[in-house]
Amino acid sequence: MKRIGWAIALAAAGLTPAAAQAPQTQEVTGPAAATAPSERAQGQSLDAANAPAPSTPEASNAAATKMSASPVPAVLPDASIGHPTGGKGIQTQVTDIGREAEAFHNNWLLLLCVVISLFVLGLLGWTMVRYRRSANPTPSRNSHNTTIEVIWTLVPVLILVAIAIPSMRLLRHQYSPPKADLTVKVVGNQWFWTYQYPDNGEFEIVSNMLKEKADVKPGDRFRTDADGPPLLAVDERMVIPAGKVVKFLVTSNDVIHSFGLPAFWQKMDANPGGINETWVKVDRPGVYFGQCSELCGARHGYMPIAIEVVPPAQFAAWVAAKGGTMPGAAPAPTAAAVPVAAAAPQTTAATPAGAEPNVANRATAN
Ligand SMILES: [Cu+2]
Repeated sequence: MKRIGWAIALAAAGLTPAAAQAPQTQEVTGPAAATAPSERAQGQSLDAANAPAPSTPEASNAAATKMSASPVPAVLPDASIGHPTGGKGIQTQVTDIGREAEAFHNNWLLLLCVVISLFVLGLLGWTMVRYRRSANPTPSRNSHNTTIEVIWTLVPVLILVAIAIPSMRLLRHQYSPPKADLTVKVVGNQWFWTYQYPDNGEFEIVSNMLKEKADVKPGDRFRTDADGPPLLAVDERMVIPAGKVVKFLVTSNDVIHSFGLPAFWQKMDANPGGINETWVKVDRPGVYFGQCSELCGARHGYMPIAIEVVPPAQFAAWVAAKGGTMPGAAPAPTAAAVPVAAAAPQTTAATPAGAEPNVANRATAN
């Protein structure tokens, strides 16, 4: 009995990682890899934002070249990832943790639920037929059966062990983050998000939901398909580099919000007066949508989250466009900073590059 139990537990332990390691062979093609016209980022033309995505590789390259000069990398959303699908299953997972959790759910928990449900249904059916009054006129008066009692105690214990082992392993992977390449401070507000980049010169972006055309004053910016689906598209997306470990420090300015991104297997409460830490590493560039997942007031349903995952070089260009710097990079000389540096050459020379990454940028940003 015991041996069978341990065999089940070990099988459970072995099943999940194998499934979790199965690579998802989805290529980054189509709109997710394409870029939108840079005019949109400049806010010059709404028609430009409504223009179709470049479909040929040449067009994509041309757009990508334009992109590098654009202050905002505008990746077009791809409805096959990072979006609510309207289906019953879990969104396509794009992080290792997400894939491990998805495999645990689909290949093990669901399987166990089905097996247990069928077993109980069969047992019920068999009992109703076999022990119906006409077939069994004199019921048994037995009240104890040691063997049965040992089985019905031990089997549920073993089932729980078989669930606990992969579950604990998932939690361990989730809560032992690798060293972060980038930190983003996520702040919930009634009812929008702000994202701060403390490693990159402490600039901040404010992310508000985009309204529909009918809901805005003439001339104001409204949502287009290039921004994303209704109720999920935002005016300023958080941008993070692909393939890098990104640490999120999640907090709130007012009430409890929750920073939830289904495609990353990611949800973290944003509590006022406290900081929760979580992390993601996304290898696949694209736009991913989430929502505040804690009832936080009247407009709780209107504070979506949009995260744009871009190649590291494009991320660096975006940071520079926002007035930030990359860690370790010398701050770019600016008109305001040059005279100061010239007046006090000994202090700038004594400061190692990157130690004071953003004095110049802070001065010019303000
Ligand atoms: Cu909220």
